[in-house]
Amino acid sequence: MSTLSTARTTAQWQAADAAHFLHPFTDFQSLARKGSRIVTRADNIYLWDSDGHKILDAMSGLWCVNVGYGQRALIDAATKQLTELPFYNAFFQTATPPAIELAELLAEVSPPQFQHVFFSGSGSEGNDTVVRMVRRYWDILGQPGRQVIISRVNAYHGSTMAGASLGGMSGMHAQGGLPIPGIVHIEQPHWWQHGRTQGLDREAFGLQAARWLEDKILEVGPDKVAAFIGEPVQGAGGVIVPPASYWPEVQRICDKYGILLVSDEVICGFGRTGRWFGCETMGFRPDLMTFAKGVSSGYVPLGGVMVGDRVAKVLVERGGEFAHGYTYSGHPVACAVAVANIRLIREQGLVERVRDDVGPYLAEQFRDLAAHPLVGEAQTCGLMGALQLVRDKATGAAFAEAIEFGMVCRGHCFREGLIMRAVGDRMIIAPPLVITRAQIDEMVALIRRCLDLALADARREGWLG
Ligand code: PXG
Repeated sequence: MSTLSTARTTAQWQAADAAHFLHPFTDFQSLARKGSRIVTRADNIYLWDSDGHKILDAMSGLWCVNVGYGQRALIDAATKQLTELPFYNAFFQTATPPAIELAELLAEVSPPQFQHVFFSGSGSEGNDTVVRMVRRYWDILGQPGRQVIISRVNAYHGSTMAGASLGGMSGMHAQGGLPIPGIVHIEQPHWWQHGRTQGLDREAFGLQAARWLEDKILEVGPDKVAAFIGEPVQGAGGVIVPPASYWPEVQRICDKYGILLVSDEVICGFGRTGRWFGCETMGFRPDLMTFAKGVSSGYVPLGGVMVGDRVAKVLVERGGEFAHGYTYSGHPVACAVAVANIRLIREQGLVERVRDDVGPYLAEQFRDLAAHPLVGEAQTCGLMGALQLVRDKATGAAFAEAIEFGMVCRGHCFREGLIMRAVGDRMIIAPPLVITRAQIDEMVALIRRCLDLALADARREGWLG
């Protein structure tokens, strides 16, 4: 039976799911044994599953539902556009009003060097566009030898061949012969992992981590390096907030060697860090910015690349045809929803709210959580947060890897009605930007409860010893 209905029982949904649906990043057999959680509806910051359980979504779907669920303005924009013109392409010298309007609006909310945009359907496709665009840029300038793009270990830049290659996830590289040629990686600016253990303070470590970039440029050869790409704050890698000294030093090094600087804003963009874009919070001036997720609050798929004047000037004025594009580049429905989304973020002052109100409030709550016996380090940036779980608070010693303690904690979150992610033993959140102070209290109380339950497990099982 393939009729679309919500009338099935959870077990029926799970059986059909296991029989036909290959989920992303999933061990298929293990999921089939357990059965998926079937999410059926959502409102504001809450989800409901097919058994009627209410869940606080502290991950904004997948870092994307910035304006929260159920926003009428986005729903109406989609309905209107679906009715008027559900699709037309932007190839062959045509355009649609929503794509033009969105391009204009993006130029308004982006830092001043960005006046142009190239649309894609996702963040991965946006980063594929980045790879092709930076190589094209250097080609046009008569420096085709500049091919190498430097990225970082534990970065996440997507799941396509280029996206996964730019990313620094060893598990992904191990499948499918990645990275593709011309992409190299340096270590991440992860103070807890690399700086603390050397006894460096955060800012001294930030400078050291940035200089790994210079070392790599010199190793590859400055005339072979095309670009450096990074997330202002690593998201999927575990909400790793770099020291304040890091990005300005990266900027200085890129300028010194004339290398393009690319900010992957797929998670940090559209208010997540308390400014429109993460590069503004971190104090650097990129040449290109990848975006997706929050641009449409995830209501429909959309991504792209903001193209700064330095690149646009060459591409537009000297480039001829750029042989690149997707069927859904500038999809009218996606663009109409994104226009409504950005207007809503503006009207409700959500970016300022994150910067001045709920962001600082979350930071305060996380400072309190830092006192918990399991928490070695608590970090926030705007409305992203991370708790590094440790076996021994005094020394910062980690749990044995085999225990998968983060997953133990995440299991409690699931049962208690909280969606919080575990990246190794780092517990992370990124709630919708519409979250209120009272809802932050509710979320933090749930987090504390789950930490307490995980601590009780650790004591009972003797994992602390
Ligand atoms: N760049 C960044 C910084 C991302 O976080 C992408 C690019 C790729 O976007 P698309 O739209 O192609 O998925 C992402 C995506 C996780 C998780 O586990 C994170 C992402 C995707 C899936 C899972 O945190 N980020």
